[in-house]
Amino acid sequence: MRDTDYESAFEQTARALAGARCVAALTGAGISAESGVPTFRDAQTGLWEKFDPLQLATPRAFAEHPKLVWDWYTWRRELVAGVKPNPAHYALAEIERAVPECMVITQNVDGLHRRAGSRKLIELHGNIARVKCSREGTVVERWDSAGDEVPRCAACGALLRPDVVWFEEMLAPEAIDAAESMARRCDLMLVIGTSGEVYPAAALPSLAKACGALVVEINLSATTLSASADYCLRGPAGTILPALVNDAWPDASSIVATPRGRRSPPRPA
Ligand code: BV8
Repeated sequence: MRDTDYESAFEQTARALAGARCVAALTGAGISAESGVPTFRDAQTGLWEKFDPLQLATPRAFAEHPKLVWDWYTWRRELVAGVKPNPAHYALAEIERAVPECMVITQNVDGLHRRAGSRKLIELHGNIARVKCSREGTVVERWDSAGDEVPRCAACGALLRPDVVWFEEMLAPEAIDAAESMARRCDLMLVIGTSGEVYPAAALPSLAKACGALVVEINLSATTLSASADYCLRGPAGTILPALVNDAWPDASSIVATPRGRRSPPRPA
């Protein structure tokens, strides 16, 4: 990481953003935290307090305890349906409109980027709102959620499951290929709200850097990715990203709800 103070790192990032040809944004659970979606490393709340997400989000957990896993996803699906994108999501949608090429590469399954208006989007780990047949993989639009059993596929009778990538499952080749291609092509990669613990997503920032991109981490705290980032902007994504957009394009009619015009960067948390 370059040895520079916060103000300079912020200004350098805003300048790179304003002049960027191709921006990639790798996002993790932290970008949705300000929408009220618990991160993977937050202690699970209430009913789920005693379960470890890393253990529940696996094919083995579903095979051994399908109802428990199905109910966990139903709880998360209903939680996500009840929240809204936050200014960080809207800022990324703004960047997509402002630069020649932009791609959001998200590890999140909450669908908030699309709801905020991002259309150039790779959902590396799927989407919790989608449900598919656990045997054939066909996505189903409706299922019978009555009763105490996990719903079954009407076509083949296999259990239904969330359309997400569990640990030890392969990512969709077209998703990871597109993400890696973007990492090679971009001239700026923003790494937002991720602890950088989950592969192969966590390898994308170093790939971008090896291919010449400026890599900027936006996070509340240091992560395993911090050392390889050019700049680390410490603070909430919902504050930093809108400020970067307003600084990069001070006169744009931004929809990002923050005070207008050039301002000093938000102080680190
Ligand atoms: C695979 C969907 C091949 C499900 C998820 C090396 C190479 C390849 C694979 C591996 C490898 N080493 C290990 C592996 C295996 C494994 C892995 O990475 N394990 C980890 C735990 C070590 N990877 C896989 O299994 C992947 N598949 O590689 O296939 C293979 C096949 C067989 C065997 C081995 C390999 C599949 C991984 C996908 C798993 N599915 N999600 C679901 O959601 O239910 S991952 C899930 O956890 C999320 O999607 C997300 O990706 C991850 C959580 O990470 P983060 O998003 O970073 O969230 P976290 O809570 O950790 O951090 C939040 C951050 O935000 C913090 O830093 C915090 O400070 C910050 N923050 C908080 N608030 C804010 C903020 N920042 C800014 N503003 C704020 N307001």
